[in-house]
Amino acid sequence: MYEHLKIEERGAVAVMTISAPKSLNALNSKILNEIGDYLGSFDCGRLRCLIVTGDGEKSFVAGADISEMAGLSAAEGEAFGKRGARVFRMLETLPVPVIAAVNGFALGGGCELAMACDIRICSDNAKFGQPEVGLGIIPGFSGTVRMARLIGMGMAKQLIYTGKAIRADEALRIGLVNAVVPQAELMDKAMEMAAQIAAQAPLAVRAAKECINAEWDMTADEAIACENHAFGECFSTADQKGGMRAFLDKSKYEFQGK
Ligand code: CO8
Repeated sequence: MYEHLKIEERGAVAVMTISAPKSLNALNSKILNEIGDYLGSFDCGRLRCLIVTGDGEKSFVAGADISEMAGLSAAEGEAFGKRGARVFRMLETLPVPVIAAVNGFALGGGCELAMACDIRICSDNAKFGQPEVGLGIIPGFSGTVRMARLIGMGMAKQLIYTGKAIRADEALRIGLVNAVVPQAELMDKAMEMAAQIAAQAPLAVRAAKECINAEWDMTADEAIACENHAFGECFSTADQKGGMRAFLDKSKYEFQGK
């Protein structure tokens, strides 16, 4: 169905593998469109977590496709950036959590893709960086927006101004990734976390994601009010009733997503 995406479902967890081996999974317009189409059709009722990874053991995504960008005009460059930014925003606001399983190079648009995900786990051979200034451009898929928010302005400026890539252990130290594991264990670790998320009350997980995303830009008072409202809404769900009753009865309850 897709030329550059492999989609697999394991229970309530979906795995989207970006596959363009000849260019180390670099993102061109076709791949961005395919990701957008897939996310647009994502069944958030049935599926409770998405894992994003790259094909092979060398690269997650080695950036936007430099051969496609090389001849662009300013207007075309802006349009290309907007296309990627729109798709990455779809990922960031997907109602279910998204885990990036970073299996190698996450450079430029690849690092930006990982940062648009909720959680990043990487293999020990992973490398992260924003090398754009070495190509005469800046991060164009919202890297200047997300990196400073994720790891702080000082470190984000260092990585973006120098273009220097960092290894997995350094990415862990600065909080760019949540965990580093041996390559052979990467998908198991991502699946384990995804399964744990999928076992929770889906509407509660969704509300938590919406709150965390929305509250980022709010004043403290607005953010607290936002959480208060979403917290209250949880009490109108069957899963809150069932989950709390099961705790009190010392019984088991399967969350319904209602
Ligand atoms: N675009 C296109 N082709 C690529 C890319 C890329 N980003 N990365 C690798 N490739 C291709 C190589 O050209 C090569 O092709 P070929 O076999 O035909 O020569 C093939 O993949 C294998 O790559 P290498 O031979 O270079 O493999 P190495 O192991 O020697 O090196 C590296 C791996 C270090 C990852 C190296 O390939 C590299 O430096 N790649 C470019 C990384 C980069 O600069 N990425 C950032 C690109 S800019 C960007 O992402 C901006 C995002 C926002 C855009 C907004 C647009 C307006």
